Amino acid sequence: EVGEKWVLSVTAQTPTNIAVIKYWGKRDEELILPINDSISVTLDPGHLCTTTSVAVSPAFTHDRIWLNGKEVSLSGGRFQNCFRELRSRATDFEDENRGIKITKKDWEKLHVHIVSYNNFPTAAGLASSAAGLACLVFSLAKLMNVKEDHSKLSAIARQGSGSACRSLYGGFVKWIMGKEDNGSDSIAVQLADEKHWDDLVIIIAVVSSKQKETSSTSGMRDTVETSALIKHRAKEVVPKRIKEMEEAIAKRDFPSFARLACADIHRHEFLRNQGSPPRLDYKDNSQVAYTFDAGPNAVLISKDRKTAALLLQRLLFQFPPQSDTDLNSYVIGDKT
Ligand code: 2P0
Repeated sequence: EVGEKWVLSVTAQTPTNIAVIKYWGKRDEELILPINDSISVTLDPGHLCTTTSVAVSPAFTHDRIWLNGKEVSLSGGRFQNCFRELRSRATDFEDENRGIKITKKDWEKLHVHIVSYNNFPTAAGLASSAAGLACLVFSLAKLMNVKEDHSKLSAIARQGSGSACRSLYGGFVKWIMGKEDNGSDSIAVQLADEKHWDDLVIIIAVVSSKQKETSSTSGMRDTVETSALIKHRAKEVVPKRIKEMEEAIAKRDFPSFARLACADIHRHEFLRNQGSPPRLDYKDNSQVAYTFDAGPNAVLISKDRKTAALLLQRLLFQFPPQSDTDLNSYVIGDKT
């Protein structure tokens, strides 16, 4: 209680997700609408996740947020868009035991305090915004008694950060780009749940936990403005690859999964850096797929635990962790 006043709070935990067919490029920056579908794997919540507590009280005079212990501004358009969408969907709530009653109308003047922690490097290209915004939207939706399903919440989280819409589900998730100008059909759907292919183990080799220099938003804008090939990728390459990736996931076909994920990251890196795409030499007996998020940290997806153990052994031998820095640490996440 704050003085005489009550406090109601909700805490949620959301894992990050790693795209295997990447989202890169927006057709609407305000609503965050992408130019292609994407597919991701959501990690186990214990490893790379955001924990967020949201609280409301009549004692709070304005909305405030602390990220990793530091207060930051909530004035950004993205936060405000999520808040507006959620507030408009709040429903009446009553806790008779505590004598708390909040009506939909009360949300026009009530304020929230938000505390959010990542257990992994923020903005180092480990999709911290994905876990963070998904967790924020989910916990606020619970607090405001919003009665929407996950797909509707995914469309709200998307307005906070594109990749966040995919973190509302576990397992394998597709973000459908949608056709509508208002973004109502640009939502995430679950392709397969966390139990479907639980042999996979993801190892993230953390090469740097420094903040990335270019935000994904401006990186995407540069690509869309300067690359002639991005349209070709969005219209021709990705739709075919999405279909093949869906099949590979449904059949738990690791060689196809690895081939598609690696091909996608190579084309993606090429578009971002305007370099030459490397010649790829796929082997159908591949044991490990690799990808990168928006930073230098390598994401290695091994086909089973035995392969993951061998891979980790080699990584530790070739790149031993250095005690005086945070370079070369390894995060192991079961795919769930
Ligand atoms: C993805 N990334 O599909 C791609 C691949 C990074 C590389 O989505 O501007 O933080 O907030 O929508 O979601 C990271 O970009 O960008 C991202 P915004 P976001 O995961």
